[in-house]
Amino acid sequence: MLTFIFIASFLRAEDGYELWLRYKKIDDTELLDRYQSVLHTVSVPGSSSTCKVIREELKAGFSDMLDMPVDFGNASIDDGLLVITSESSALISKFNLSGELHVLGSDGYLIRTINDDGKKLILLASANDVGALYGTFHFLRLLQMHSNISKLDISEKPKTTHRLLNHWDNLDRTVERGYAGFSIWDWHKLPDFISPQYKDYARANASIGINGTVLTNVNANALILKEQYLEKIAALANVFRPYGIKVYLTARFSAPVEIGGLETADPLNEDVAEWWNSKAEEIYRYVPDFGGFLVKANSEGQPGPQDYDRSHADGANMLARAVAPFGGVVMWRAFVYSHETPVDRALQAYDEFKPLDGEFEDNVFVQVKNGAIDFQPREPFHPLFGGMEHTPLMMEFQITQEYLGCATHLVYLAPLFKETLNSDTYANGKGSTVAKVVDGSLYEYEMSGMAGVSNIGTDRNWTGHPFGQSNWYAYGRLAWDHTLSSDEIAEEWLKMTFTTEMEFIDVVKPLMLNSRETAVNYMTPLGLHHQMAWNHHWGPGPWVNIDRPDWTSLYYHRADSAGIGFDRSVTGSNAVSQYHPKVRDRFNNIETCSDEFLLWFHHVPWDYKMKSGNTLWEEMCKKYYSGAHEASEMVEEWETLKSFIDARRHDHVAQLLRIQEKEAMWWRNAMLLYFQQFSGMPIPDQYEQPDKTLEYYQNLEFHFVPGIENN
Ligand code: BDP
Repeated sequence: MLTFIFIASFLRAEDGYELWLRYKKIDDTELLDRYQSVLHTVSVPGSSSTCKVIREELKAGFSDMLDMPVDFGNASIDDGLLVITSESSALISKFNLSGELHVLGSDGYLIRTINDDGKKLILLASANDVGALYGTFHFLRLLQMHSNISKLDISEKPKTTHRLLNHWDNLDRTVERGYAGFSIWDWHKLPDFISPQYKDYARANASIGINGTVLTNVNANALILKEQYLEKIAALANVFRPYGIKVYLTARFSAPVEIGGLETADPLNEDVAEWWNSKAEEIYRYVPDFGGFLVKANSEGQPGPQDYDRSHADGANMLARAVAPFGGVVMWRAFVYSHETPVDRALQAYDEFKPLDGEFEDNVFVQVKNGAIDFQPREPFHPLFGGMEHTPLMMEFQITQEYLGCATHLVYLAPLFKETLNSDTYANGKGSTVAKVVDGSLYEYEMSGMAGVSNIGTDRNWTGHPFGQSNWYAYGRLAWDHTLSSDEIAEEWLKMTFTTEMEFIDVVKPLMLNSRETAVNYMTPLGLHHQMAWNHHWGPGPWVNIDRPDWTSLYYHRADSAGIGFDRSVTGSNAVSQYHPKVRDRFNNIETCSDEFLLWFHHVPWDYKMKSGNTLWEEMCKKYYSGAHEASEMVEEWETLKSFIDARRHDHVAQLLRIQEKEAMWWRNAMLLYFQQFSGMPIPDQYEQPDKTLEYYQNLEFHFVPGIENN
C-alpha cells in the first residue's frame, strides 16, 4: 500500500483541460517497442488545411506517446502509417480503394494493415480529408488505449449525417442550464482575439465525430444575426473548418421586427420571407459553409408562426427556403407546449406536429427531445419517434445535467441515451427502434442527426465535473455509432482520460454504468418525473405549486390518499395512444407496464402489490434508500483508487462524490417525507429514519443556483 501511495504522488497533477486527448507517454517498454517497430514512417500527403491538422495531431500523438519525432518532410514510405485522402488519387488507384471509399462516404474511413511489396503499411484512407481526420483520431485512440495494432482491418462510417452540439449560450456569456462557468465564446473579443481554446474545442469534437455546433441559446437573441456578430461567427467558423465542424445559429422568429425594422414576422408575408432570404445570403457571405438555423418557436414564451395563426411548417419552410440555395438546413424544435391547453403536457408536441408530417421542406429536420416532457432522469421515448414517417427527426439529448444534479453529480448518461435509442417504436414492425428512426434507416431519410445540449463552459476542465466529460464523449460516440455499448464507451473514455490500468477500470466502469440508475433511484424512481425544485431544478421540490399548473410538481405526481402517478392510460389522458398499439397496450396495462414507467402512465394505489411483492409505498422507500446507499458506495469505491491517478483529479472527484452523497440523502428524505403525507404509511423500520422534518426541507431557500437568470 505504501508503495502505491508513493507512486501516486509522482503522477503529474492534471486539471482535466486535455480531456481524453492526453497522449500520455507509453511506459510499457515492450509495447512501446512494438509500436515503434511498425511505425517507422508516417506520411500524410495533401495540402488542405485538414491534412495539415492531421499532421499536427499525429505529430503531437507520436512525440508524446511514443517519443517519436515525426518528419513529414521525408517522402519515402517505409513500414509505417500512410494517410490517403482524395488528394492522393494515385495512391487510391494503387491500392485499389476507390470502390470501398465511395461506399464509406465523405466522413467514413478505413484503417488497414497491408503488405506492399515487403513493406508493412498501415493504410488510413478516406474519400475526404475530414474522414481521414476522423480516422486519425481513431488510430491515435488505439495507441492511447494500448491496443494491438499489428493487424488492423477497420472500416467506419457514421450512422448519422448531422452530429451537433447545441450550446445554450447567451451573448452575455451566461449559459442557460450551464454548470461549468461561462460561455467559451468570448464575443466581446472576437473576431480579433482567437482563444486557443477554440481550436482545442474543435479537436475534441472532431475526435468523436461531431461535425456541427449551434453557437447560441434556443431562447434566442436576434442580435446574433447582425453584421457585427457575423464577423465574430466567421472567425469561429474559420477555426472550426479544418476540423470538419460547421457553425449553426439559433434564429429568433421575430428578428425581422426586432432588428429588421419590419412590422410583422408573419412567415407568409413576402417582405418577411425576403428579409430572411437576404439575411441568409449575408450570413453565407461571411460563412460560406454555414450549417443553418435551429429554432425554438411558440414555446415557453418564444415568438413563432402561431403568433400569426400560421403553422410550425409555415415557419420552418420559410427559413428552409432561405438557406436551401446554400445547402443549409433548418432544425425546428418539437419542444412546444402551452399552459392554455388544459390537457396533459405530454400530449402536445405530438398533437401539434403529427398532422404536419409531410408538409416540411426537404431541408427541415424536426428536432425532438428524447422524451415527451423534458430531459428527465428517465422518460419513455417521445411518441413522435415512429410517428413522423415523412419527416427526418433529429434526436435532442441533454448532455448538461439540468435535471440530474447539475455538475456535482456523477451520472454517466450513455445508458440513458441508449435506453431511448434502443426503444422499439414498432412503427414499421418489430425492431423499428428509435435509433433507426434517427439514423434515417427506418424511413430512408437522406439526412439524419442528433443534437446534444452541451455541458461545456469556461471551467478549466470544460464540464465542471470531471466525469461530465464522459457525457460529452459518449454523446459524440453515439451520434457517430449508436450501436456502441455504454460499456465500451466508458472503457475508451476511462483509458484515455485516466489510466489504462484494469484494476482502476474494473472499479470505475461499473460505477459509471450504474450511476444513472442510482440517480433515478434517489431522485425520481418508478416513473416519477419533474419533481425538481422550481426553476433552477436543483434538488427536490415535490411540493412546488405555482400559478402555472404544468410547471408544478403536483401536476406530475398527482399524489393523494388514494395513490400517486399520472394516469396517461386510455381512461386517463390517453397519452399512451400516441404510441403504436403494441407499445400502447404494454404501457396501458398496469400489469405489463414496467416498474420504471409505472407512475408515468398510471395513478397507482399506495398498497398496490408490485412485481417484487412489496407494496408501492415499500417499493418506493426501497428505491430511495438504495439510491442514496449507492451514492455512498460510490464515495467508498472512489477512495480505493487513489494510487492509480493523480491526486488532483482524484481529490476533485472525491469531493464532488461527497456532495452527491449528501444531496442523494436530501432527495431521499425530502421526497419520502412529502409523499408520506399521502401514503400515511411509515418508512419501514429497517431504514435509518430522516433526521429532519418535511418543513425543514420545504423551507430551504437557495439563491444564485447556476444555470438560470433571475435567481
Ligand atoms: C427546459 C429548460 C429551459 C429550456 C427548455 C428548452 O428548463 O431552460 O429553454 O428546456 O429546451 O428543459 O427550450
